[in-house]
Amino acid sequence: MPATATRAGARHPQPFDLQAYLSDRTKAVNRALDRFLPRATTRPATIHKAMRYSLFAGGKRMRPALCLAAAEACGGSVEDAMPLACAVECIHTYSLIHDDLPAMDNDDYRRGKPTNHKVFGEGLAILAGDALLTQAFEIAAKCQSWSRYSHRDIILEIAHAAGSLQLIAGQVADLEGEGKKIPAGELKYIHERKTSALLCCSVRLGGMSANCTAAQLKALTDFGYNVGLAFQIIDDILDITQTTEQLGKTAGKDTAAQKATYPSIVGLEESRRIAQRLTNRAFAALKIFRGKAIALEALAVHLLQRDR
Ligand code: GRG
Repeated sequence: MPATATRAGARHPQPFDLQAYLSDRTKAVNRALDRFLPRATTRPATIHKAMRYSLFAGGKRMRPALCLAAAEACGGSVEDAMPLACAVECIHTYSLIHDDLPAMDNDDYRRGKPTNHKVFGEGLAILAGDALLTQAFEIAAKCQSWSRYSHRDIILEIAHAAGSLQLIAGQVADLEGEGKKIPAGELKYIHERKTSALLCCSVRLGGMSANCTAAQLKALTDFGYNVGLAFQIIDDILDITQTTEQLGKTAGKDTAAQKATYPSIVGLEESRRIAQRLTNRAFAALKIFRGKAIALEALAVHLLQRDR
């Protein structure tokens, strides 16, 4: 298991200060999101307050970090990747607002704060989610295009990950599977769509913003897919092992809702082993970058070892 990030494909492993990296990138992402979104006072102010409430509630910013790190691995810049990193975070935040609604997971607590509908009411929360989803496409449409990737490619990438074949498909299967005994294969189908698709999209967009080659995009896709699956398994483990305060969202929800998860099907230890195997596969995909994907490697290890 890669306990600390080292350079895959590099001869001399070097330590990497992920905490400093994440702190720096999070601040930059927050500044950019603040610029992209209408001000909280812009009419109608309630919707802009509601959008900003969830967007700036203290999310870990893992998808933007993955997007920016992928761009850097391909020789691109944080500046060029930033609009796409922000677009992905808007989509992610929208999905969380809607996921917390009474008609979905019915949650009171998210990112350490009362959920959007608890503060603004259900109607506004639905609209805030809709507006963030739309905002993502506006941000992506306004950004530059690259010689290998047009606006059409970028928009299609986001639409595919967020649409009824991926993110929403995962949520539908998740809803329909509640209280039922489902096989591990079906659970993988859910995780691929509900979680892995947007994480994978984040790293692919980072690569595209750096004008990556087809081989680099393939490597990023393999990396994102495996990290995405590991991410959800760890999320399910944390739902059991951590407290609501530690997670910033209600712990123990999966057991209460009788949701199928890897821990409920194969147990905690085997779930950890599967997440480790997936992370190893993600690491292996980065060999092509010959040591330039150090931030992506560090993020993969961090996502495996995280406690919230
Ligand atoms: C369109 C009605 C409608 C709903 C869409 C697709 C969807 C609702 C919800 C999926 C949301 C979900 C719970 C996905 C699973 C991925 C996951 C574990 C999210 C939590 O991500 P973190 O830990 O959260 O990165 P923070 O708050 O840190 O950003």
